[in-house]
Amino acid sequence: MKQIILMLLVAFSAPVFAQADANLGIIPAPVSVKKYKGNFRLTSETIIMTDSPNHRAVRYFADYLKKSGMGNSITDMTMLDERHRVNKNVIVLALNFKGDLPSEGYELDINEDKIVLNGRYAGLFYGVQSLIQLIKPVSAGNALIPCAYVKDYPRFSYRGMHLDVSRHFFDVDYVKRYIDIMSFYKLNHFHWHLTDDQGWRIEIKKYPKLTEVGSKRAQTKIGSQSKGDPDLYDNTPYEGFYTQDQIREIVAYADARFITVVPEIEMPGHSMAAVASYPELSCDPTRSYKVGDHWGEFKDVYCPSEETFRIMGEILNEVFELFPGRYIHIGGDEVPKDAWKASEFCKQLITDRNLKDAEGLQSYFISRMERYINAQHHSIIGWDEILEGGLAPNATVMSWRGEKGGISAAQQGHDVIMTPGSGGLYFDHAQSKSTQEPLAIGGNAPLSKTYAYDPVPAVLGKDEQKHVIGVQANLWTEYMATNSKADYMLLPRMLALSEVAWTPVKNKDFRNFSEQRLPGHLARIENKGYNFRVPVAIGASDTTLTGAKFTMELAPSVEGAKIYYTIDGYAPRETDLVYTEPVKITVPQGKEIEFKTIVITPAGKRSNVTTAKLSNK
Ligand code: TNX
Repeated sequence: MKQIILMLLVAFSAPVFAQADANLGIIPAPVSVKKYKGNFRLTSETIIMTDSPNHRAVRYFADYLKKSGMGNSITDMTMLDERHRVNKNVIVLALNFKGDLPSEGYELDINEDKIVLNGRYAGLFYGVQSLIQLIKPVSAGNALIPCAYVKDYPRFSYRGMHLDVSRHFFDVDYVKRYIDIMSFYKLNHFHWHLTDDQGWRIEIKKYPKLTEVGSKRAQTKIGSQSKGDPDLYDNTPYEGFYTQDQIREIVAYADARFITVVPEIEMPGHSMAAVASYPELSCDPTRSYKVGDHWGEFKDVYCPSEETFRIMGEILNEVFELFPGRYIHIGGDEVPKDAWKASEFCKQLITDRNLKDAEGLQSYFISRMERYINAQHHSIIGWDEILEGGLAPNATVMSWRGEKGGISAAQQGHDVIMTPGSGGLYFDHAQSKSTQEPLAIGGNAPLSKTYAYDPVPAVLGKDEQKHVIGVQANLWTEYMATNSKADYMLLPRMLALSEVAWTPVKNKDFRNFSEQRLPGHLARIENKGYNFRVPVAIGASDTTLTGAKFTMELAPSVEGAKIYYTIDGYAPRETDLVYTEPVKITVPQGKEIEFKTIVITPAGKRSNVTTAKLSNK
């Protein structure tokens, strides 16, 4: 009996859901939080005072209040002398304050009468995000904010989220929503994967065929390419691209939220869409090429010719105009060398440039482009393949094939952004091993794995570690044809990423994150109209337990959601028993009972079904 109790404790130890949360529900968990007694009451009468009425954080907060139906007045406190400043029912947002804060840091002092938020530039915006997360609506135009002192700043300066819009296209509204949710969780770099084999998605005025031809494919592969599904195509043309005006609109939208957009223009591989548009970019312009309609690597890549460098330079000139940020991502990954090996021009070039072989052409290509980009006052980021053959000192490496590339780049003094698939940062991987998951590219990257990732490899020395400037997760969309599928793969893993990118390691705690804070955030995300993967009930899992008497204790993974369960072997649904209190089950000697659960949210989103086999055999 003792053994059974112990086992139950391990398998179903009481959810910490209801216990007091030291992080006050904030995601990503702050550097430090002190709780006080009482609450600040926020109403439409609350006065917002600020020394920077035009700062993006202030405008964001004012807009938020307006959307919440409050429309509070904003007072420029630099125009008031001391006597006229109010000290009751006031929120102060200040950029000029006494004391010091780390870059992007903020401090939030919430008392019953007054809230003071001091922020170091972008820090003011992040303080506003935390403040908004703390607001608990009571009734229309009336909310409470718990009294506390929060001091906070990020662990990394590059906190990135990527979106592949080539394999599937996502429209302007979707991209804005994506940026919204990133900013709410204090991510600050949006890596926009704009070109690939299956579609060129950015208007280039000088090269109109890039979108006239390159943004369209005749059809798309159905089902998984790698799991032995039948080789079928949907026979449906697919297209989409962003005009330069739309791109400017998105860049400005991101900027208002302290997000830098990093455009990726892939080269020399993953370039079928461009080669189909302008065959002169290839090593054999006499052939005709088509925009990719399936996935993986394509052998026709850009030729390392002067013609290519001239065209790419002219394309990039338009890209520089659109994206004021420092970084231009030039891809560089997965470049098959077949076309180069077959080309007389390339053979000659290898001799002329004293290169070892066709592999050397990869670094030749990247260095040529890098020199051009540097001369235009931008820096390159590339996937870790750009390390091959040596790099100029200001290239930043995105380590995706594990951490190896990142480690060696940091050791050579390059900046590094960690984004290894093996670290749970490939959000095109499935979120569990269950067969109930939708089609994914492969792999398994459950929330807990993403959460546990630490971007700073222990093998790096102190000075080398400083080159790890941040972390990013990638959303490759081969298998995401809809907004709701992309949302499903993104959320809630992006919230775990935000904590990897922001929170000091010593403050990370998966149970506190997933059981105490996440359920409230998922309810908020549902109310905002996003889709997400509903985690299984807290305390539920696919497992086998042995014994005679069981107490199943659960909590919903989404605040306000219901847990339904069955003990009859059927998959639970709305018609089944609703979980309201711990369920006691007695299994007769020699028998087994299946306890199955599902979480269904107020909007009807459903978790996977879990099965616990309760065996008394
Ligand atoms: C590898 S990650 C790629 C992408 C694919 C992805 C699928 C990288 C630099 N290249 O082209 O979409 O795998 O997981």
